[in-house]
Amino acid sequence: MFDKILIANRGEIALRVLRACRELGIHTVAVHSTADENAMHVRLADESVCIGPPRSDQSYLNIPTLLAACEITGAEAVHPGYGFLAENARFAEILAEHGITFIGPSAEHIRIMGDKIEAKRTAKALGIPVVPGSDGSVDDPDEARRIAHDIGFPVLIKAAAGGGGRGMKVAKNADELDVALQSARTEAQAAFGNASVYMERYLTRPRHIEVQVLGDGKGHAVHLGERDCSLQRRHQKVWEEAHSPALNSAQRTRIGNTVAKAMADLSYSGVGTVEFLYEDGEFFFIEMNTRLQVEHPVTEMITGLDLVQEQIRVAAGSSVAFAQDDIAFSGHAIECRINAENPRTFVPSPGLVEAVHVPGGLGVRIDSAIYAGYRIPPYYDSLIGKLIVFGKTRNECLMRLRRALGEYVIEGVETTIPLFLDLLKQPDIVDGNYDIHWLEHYLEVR
Ligand code: MV4
Repeated sequence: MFDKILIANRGEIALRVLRACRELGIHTVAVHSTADENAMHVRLADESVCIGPPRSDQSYLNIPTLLAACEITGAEAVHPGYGFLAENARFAEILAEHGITFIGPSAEHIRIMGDKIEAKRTAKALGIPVVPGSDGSVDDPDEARRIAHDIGFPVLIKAAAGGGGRGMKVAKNADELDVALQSARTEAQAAFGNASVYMERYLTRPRHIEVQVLGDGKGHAVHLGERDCSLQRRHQKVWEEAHSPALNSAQRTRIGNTVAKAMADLSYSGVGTVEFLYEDGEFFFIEMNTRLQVEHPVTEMITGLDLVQEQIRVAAGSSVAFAQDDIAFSGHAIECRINAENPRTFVPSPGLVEAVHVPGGLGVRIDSAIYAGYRIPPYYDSLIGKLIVFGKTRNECLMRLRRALGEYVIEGVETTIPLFLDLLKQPDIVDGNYDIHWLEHYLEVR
């Protein structure tokens, strides 16, 4: 096992990793920008290193400086958290070249899944169901027309280097195809420096359901159930739950086993998330994330596993110590992302946190790095906390979530807490009856 880990991140996820390290008896190194001198992850770590000015490209994304911080402190491994360098294959390679362990999958697997065309090809070859579409990139209008004829309209054109929804174009019919293809290629080139695009049948009313996996890189992998992340605004998840209200246990077992077998065959190492669109009882692979995700706590709540500790153990060379049948799912969990934003306009609201009162009690978890007197800097993501609630049933979970949100007080900045209290009054939310478009529609008409 490692003696010392450097945490290449900030905010709640830096704290989350720090907690896992401490419980494993591993020393921690925090890194921080000059804007984060007073951040909680810096206060709680055993050591800290300032890695540069506020802008993340000069601090949290600065690879040479992070390497120097490892060297100075003697850290043997780096946990990247999520965002920043978590899915940067080059970073994983450079660390390896310096004898430092990247706590995550192999650079090769990160690279494959970063190219959405390669990811889809790999998933399909491993027996994972994919959205019908082009086999590779689509380069010219004639090819696009042929493929659209095969798969049927509407079609969606996506950037190979994309993900997260940027640079997607829908064509409802043949007349819209040429313009959609051209603008998708132009946008992909501008946004990612790579004009490569591919085509899929456009699913009109799907849910976003993702399967959590854990592999040891030695041909053993398990699935940890699924999360429903359909409630999103502008490709940002707002509310996530495990299990999905849309699945029964037979469906869950079937897709879970398909994914676990695929990841075992790939010799995947670490935690990963295989994302699907789910419509009319069918799953369609869209992407794979090769990192720990923001919403991992809902999976932890229903499995009792510590995903960060598992990541660290696997990165240190351990095998996954349990079989699929040893994983017992129980109850229901919901996560609400608390952002420092106006709850109606979503305009960021950084500044001084004047007071905080966090909810507690049975089945309530807060992952947050704010405190009374903390000043939220304007340079980073507006996520300031996650409220995760567990209950024996989904209904118990909803009742507890209402109770916990009612106790949560954050003064000095605006937060999205009021949005969640509104959502809990909506029959569709209470019934679990929502798809990927539900939230944006609700926000338009409310
Ligand atoms: C799709 C789709 C419909 N059909 N692919 C958006 C982000 C990227 N990860 C994939 N996305 C989508 N891909 C096909 N073939 C609809 C979306 C989509 C979406 C997906 C998940 C959650 C929210 C979404 C909001 C808009 C569009």
